[in-house]
Amino acid sequence: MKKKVILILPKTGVDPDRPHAPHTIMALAGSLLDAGYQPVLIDSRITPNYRDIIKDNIDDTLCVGITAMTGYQIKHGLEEAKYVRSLNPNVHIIWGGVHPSSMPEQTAKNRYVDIVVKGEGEAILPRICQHLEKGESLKDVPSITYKTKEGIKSNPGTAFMDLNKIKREPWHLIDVKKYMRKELGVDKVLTLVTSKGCPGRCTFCYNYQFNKSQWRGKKAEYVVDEIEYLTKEYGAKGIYFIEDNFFADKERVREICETIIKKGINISMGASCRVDTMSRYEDEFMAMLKKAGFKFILCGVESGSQKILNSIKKGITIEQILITTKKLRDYNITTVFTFMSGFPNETKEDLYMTMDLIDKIREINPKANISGIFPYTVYPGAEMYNIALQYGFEEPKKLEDWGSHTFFTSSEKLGWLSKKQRHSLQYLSFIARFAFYQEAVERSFENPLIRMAYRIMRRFALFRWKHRFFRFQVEWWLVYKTFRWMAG
Ligand code: B12
Ligand code: SF4
Repeated sequence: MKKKVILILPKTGVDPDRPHAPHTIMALAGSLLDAGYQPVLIDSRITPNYRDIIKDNIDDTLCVGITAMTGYQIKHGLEEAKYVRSLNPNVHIIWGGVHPSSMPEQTAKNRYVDIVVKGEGEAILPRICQHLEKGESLKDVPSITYKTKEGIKSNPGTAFMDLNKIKREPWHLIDVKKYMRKELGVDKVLTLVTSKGCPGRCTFCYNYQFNKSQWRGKKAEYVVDEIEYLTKEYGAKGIYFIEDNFFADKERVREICETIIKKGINISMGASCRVDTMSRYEDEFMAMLKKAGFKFILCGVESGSQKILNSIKKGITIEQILITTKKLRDYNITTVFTFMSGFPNETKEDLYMTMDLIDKIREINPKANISGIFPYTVYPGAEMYNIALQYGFEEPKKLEDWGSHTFFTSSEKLGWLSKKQRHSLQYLSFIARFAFYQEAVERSFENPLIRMAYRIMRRFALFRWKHRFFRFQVEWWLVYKTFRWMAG
C-alpha cells in the first residue's frame, strides 16, 4: 500500500468558527489519491486535537505538506513543522502556497523546510512523492526549490494546469457540515473555486507574479455539476465563489446562470467582481444574474482618487464605480466595496477623495457596505513590492519574520509614513468598518455584550466620519490594541 501524506492547513489568526472549505489541501489531496497515496487532511482551524492526528499517522508518512499565506499562517505552520520534526526527524517537509511561491529561496533556507513548491501543486506533489519514495534526486521535478547537500537548488516552472482535468473537488474527504456558513440570506453556504487568476494588473496583488495575470476557468457545465452535487449531496443552499475573478469570462457566466435557471436549481450565490466588468453589464445580463440567484457581490474599489487608481493600475474609473453602485442597488444585490490607503504617493487630499466617494456611494445606495479603508499591506510577489522597498519598506529577512507580518505590523514598516500618519490610517480603517459594515461586523460577534459595545462604538464612528473629526482618537486606540491582541 502507498504511503500517507499529511497535509496541514495552519490557523490564520482570523479564523471564524465556520471557515471556508480547505480548498488548498482538498485540491492537493485529490491528486494524491489519483496517484495512489493516502492523504491525511488536517485543517487546524477547526480540529482541536490535530496534533494527535499528526502523531497517530507520522510513522507511516512519506512527507508532510504545509500551506501558507504571508503572516500568521507561517508562524503557525512553523510550529507544526517543528512538532513533526520532533516526532520524526527524517520525514520530508514540503511547503507551498502564495508566500513560499513568492519567496522560495528564503523559505527553503528555514530548517523546517525541505522543499518549496512554486505555484500550483496538484501535478507536482505526487511527482515529489514518487521521487522521495524511490530515493531519487529531485532534479527533474519542475517548479520546486529544495535543499541538497550542495545547497539550495531551484528548478524552473511549468505551464498552468488544465482546470477541466479535475471536474469536482474531493468533498468526501472533509466533514462538509463544519464548513457550512450562514450568509447570502440563507444557511448552508459552501465555497467553491471554479477559476484561477485574474487578467487585472493591480500592483498590490499577488496575481501579477503567481498567476502571471492569466485567468483560466472550469467549463460552465462542470461548475453547474458541482453546484448541483453540493445541493443534492449536502443540502447546500448557497455558494460563495472565493476565486479572484469569477466574472472574467462573460460567456461562461452566462452559460452557468442559464443552466442554473433552466435546471431550476435553487441556490443563492455570491462572488467578487471588478467594477469595470460590472459597469458594462446590460440590464438583461443583470436580470439574469439576479434570476439565477446572485445575492452578493464584492468589488475592490481601493480609492476615490483617479490619480491613485491609475498609479496602482487598478484599471477602473470613478464613473464605473458609481454606475456599478447604481446597478447593484437597482437589482437589490447586496454590495460590499473594499478600500485601501497608505500608498507611497497618496496625499491627504487623495484620502479625503476616498472618504467623499464613500459618502457618494452611500448616498446612491444607503445599504451599500464598506468593508473598511485598510492600510496598504506590503506582500511579496506583488509589483508594488519593489516600489515599497524603494520607498523605505523594511523587508523581513527570514521566513519566521514574515510570520508576524500582518495588517497591523506591515503599516508600521511603511517608511514613507510618519508614526502619526500610520496610526491615523489604522484608526480610520476601524472607523470606516464600524460605520459602514454593520451586518458583517455584528455577525462576527456572538457575545451580546460585545455587540452592544460595537453599536456604541459605531455611533462614535459615524460622528467622527460625518464631521471628519479624527483628533484625540483614544477610543480607536483601545479598539486597535484589542484587535491586535486578538490577532496574536
Ligand atoms: C480562502 C482564502 C483565505 C482563507 C484561508 C485560506 C487558507 N488557505 O488558509 C481566509 C479567509 C482565512 C484568508 C485570510 C487571509 N487572506 Co486569504 N485568500 C483566500 C483565497 C480567496 C482563496 C485561497 C484558496 O483556497 N485558493 C484555492 C486553492 C486551490 O489555491 P491555493 O490556496 O493557491 O493552493 C494552490 C497552490 O498555491 C499550491 N499550494 C498551496 N499550498 C500548498 C502546499 C503544498 C505542500 C503544495 C505542494 C502546494 C501548495 O497548490 C494549491 C493547488 O493548486 C486567496 C485568493 C486565491 N484566489 O487564491 C486569498 C489569499 C491567499 N489571501 C490573502 C490574504 C492577504 C489574506 C489575509 C491577510 C487577508 C486579511 N487582510 O486578513 C488573511 C490572512 C491572515 C493571515 N495572516 O494568515 C492573499 C495572500 C497574499 C500573500 N502574499 O500571502 C490572497 C492571495 C488574496 C489576494 N488577492 O491577495 N484567506
Ligand atoms: S482585480 Fe483583484 S484579483 Fe484582479 S489583479 Fe486586481 S486585486 Fe488582484
